Amino acid sequence: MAPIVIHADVDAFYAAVEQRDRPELRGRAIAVGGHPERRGVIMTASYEARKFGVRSAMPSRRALELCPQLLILPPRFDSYRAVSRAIMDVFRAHAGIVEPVSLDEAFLDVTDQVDRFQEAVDLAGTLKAEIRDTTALTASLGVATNKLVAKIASDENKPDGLTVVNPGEERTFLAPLPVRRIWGVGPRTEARMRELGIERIGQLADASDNWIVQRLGLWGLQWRNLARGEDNRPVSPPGQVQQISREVTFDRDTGDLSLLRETLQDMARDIAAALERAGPARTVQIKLRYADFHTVTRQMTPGKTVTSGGDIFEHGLALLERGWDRRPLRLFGVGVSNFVGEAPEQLQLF
Ligand code: TTP
Ligand code: MG
Repeated sequence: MAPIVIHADVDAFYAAVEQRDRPELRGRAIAVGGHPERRGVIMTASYEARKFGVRSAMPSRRALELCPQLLILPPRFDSYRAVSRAIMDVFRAHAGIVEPVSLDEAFLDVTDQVDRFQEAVDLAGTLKAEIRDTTALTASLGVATNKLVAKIASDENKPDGLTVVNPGEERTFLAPLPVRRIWGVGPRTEARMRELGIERIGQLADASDNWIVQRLGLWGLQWRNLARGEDNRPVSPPGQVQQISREVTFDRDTGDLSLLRETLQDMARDIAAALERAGPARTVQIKLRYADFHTVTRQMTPGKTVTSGGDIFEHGLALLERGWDRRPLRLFGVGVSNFVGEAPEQLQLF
């Protein structure tokens, strides 16, 4: 049977926890974020506030212009972490493999828990109900045959959504959506694709190997395959994916590309020395943390194995160019994983 993957993501996570704990805030436009007078940014907003255009990563001052009655609360990370643990426990009780992506988001592989695809859909309903019972929060879920499609599906009917993409319907489901929805396609790639006349995922899916490689290189081919609904990345639990990584937290948040390049060079060299013992790796990943502590990771698995500092630098830089939205960074990290040889000894994890 084809794999069955569920992606789950809590709705308006931080804001929903605040509204849950303070009933007088329910139904109101609220946000969690930094102080407008201290150049704070919005971490997230309740759906009531989103109607006014308030969004994550927006300066709090701007959010108040859009929505003057907006109540901005400071984050309570301990509470969010406690809720996160409860949600992950629900997932682990029902799924064979759970891969947390962030505090409020995880991929679940339920292939071995069900006999038919429809049973996975029923299981997703059970998960939603249990999340509601144990945390009083709503989550949106996507059920599909791989990670990419499950993730896009979970985002389709937020909040409190359950979106199912049946086996064989991946390509039809993706076709009308904008290319931006594909993992790894950022604003610059989106603009480049638009120049080429590609706006919808279906148009990208129709491109031939040669056409796409000539115009967008090997990355283009990866995106084209994803556009066809083909994604064979496994759901993998943390701790299983061993990696060698380095990261630096800057004294002052920085958006200086030459500094980031130099830092990357140093980290790549350091990792390359450790690679001599661990052997070649298949995957390179980077980690970016912004001033508001929002953290993103990006990874790629190039056709050739990664063996040198030069390889790590080159792929790390490509990932940075694609994955970084140019806001100042508090932390920058790079690592390699997915080793070709034996499972190496336990190495430092991100
Ligand atoms: P998301 O799942 O991206 O957002 P959300 O749960 O608030 O809203 P929804 O999923 O319904 O669209 O992020 C989860 C939490 O991560 C969010 O509640 C706050 C935090 N976060 C930041 O701190 N900064 C950011 O830029 C983003 C996007 C999220
Ligand atoms: Mg969420």
